[in-house]
Amino acid sequence: MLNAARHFRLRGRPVSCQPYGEGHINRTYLLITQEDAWYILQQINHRVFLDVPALMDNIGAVTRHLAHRDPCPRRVLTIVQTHEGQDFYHDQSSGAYWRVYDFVRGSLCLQRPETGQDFCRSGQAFGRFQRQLADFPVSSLHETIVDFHNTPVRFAQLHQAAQADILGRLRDVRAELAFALERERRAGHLQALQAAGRLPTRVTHNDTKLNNVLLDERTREALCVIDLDTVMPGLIAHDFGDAIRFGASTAAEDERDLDRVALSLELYSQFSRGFLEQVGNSLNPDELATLPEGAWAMTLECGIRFLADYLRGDVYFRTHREGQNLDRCRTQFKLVAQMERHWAQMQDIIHQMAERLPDRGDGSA
Ligand code: ADP
Ligand code: GN1
Ligand code: MG
Repeated sequence: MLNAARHFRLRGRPVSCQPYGEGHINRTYLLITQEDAWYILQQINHRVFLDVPALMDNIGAVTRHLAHRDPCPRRVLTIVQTHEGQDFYHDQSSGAYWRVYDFVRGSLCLQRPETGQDFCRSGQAFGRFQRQLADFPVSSLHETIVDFHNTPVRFAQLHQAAQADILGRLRDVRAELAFALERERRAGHLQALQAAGRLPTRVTHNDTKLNNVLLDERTREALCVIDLDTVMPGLIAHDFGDAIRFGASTAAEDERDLDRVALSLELYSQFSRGFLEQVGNSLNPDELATLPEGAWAMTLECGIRFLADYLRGDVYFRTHREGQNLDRCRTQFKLVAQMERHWAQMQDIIHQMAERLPDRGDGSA
């Protein structure tokens, strides 16, 4: 890593570089220099992101746009360039791609909301992100992972993994597979509405989990949305939904004791409040009405992605123990079942909040 670090314009000589954070995809390090400058050094996963220059092109354009809207350096990711003025360094000998961001000092990155207020603030952060990018030219973005939230395509990938069953794990997951397949037909609902022109394509983040947002350590206010690798054209319901599937659960994503996993309607409301306060006014009635569907679809989709990866031998999501992807799949499916049980309440919450939005009140949700 230190070899990669010396290609970037750092303030001072690196004195420490330690693995950092809990992301499932990239390799992340906290890099500190002798001048006490802190950086995030990342090896970008180029098996997941096949076109890293295109990905960095997106991030450069999006962060410039955001910085223009709000120049406070703690409220937007800042890319540190290489000595050649590039946004990333490609190590030709190993094939690895590296980048550096300024570390946002005095920030918190939570794995679970400690209070409802924390989750409301993460809703504000993602809502504000949406709002600030509303006039960004969506068609100029590269699709960094094709069909990333195309749930029917994710089902097709699950079918392939089950058919191939390369490790003989299928026999352990019959119940999970059946759970998913019972829901396959409904899972394409949002894509159908999009194809019918009822849901606009926006600039979306597509990976809105709580640990992809930083809060101010002291005030706990929303600072900065991070992990911009999947910023792409997408549906707002997916951004809303992915945040709910992760942050409105009462347990960790890989909790083994499913009795501890439930959907917290309180947390669901808190996120909705923060998110809609920032972006609610710009959503059309179909977008507002489909936010709960986004939560259901993203939770199911994430569950089938974990399941397919378990069947393929854990080649996509980083795991730290045997069976972790299957445990992750099970928590997601438990949450899907919970959402089905609390469906009317999930809809009511959005409906009532939408009616209270200034300049709305047309009953459109
Ligand atoms: P991954 O794609 O693997 O999830 P992330 O870009 O989300 O990678 O980074 C992993 C973790 O590193 C984040 O969850 C967060 O804890 C931390 N992190 C990333 N960027 C910053 C930053 N600029 N300042 C502070 N912490 C950061
Ligand atoms: C991955 O990179 P990270 O850990 O923030 C994944 C998301 C999943 C999430 C599940 C590029 O997010 O799509 O929802 O794990 N990112 C990618 O926790 O696949
Ligand atoms: Mg992340």
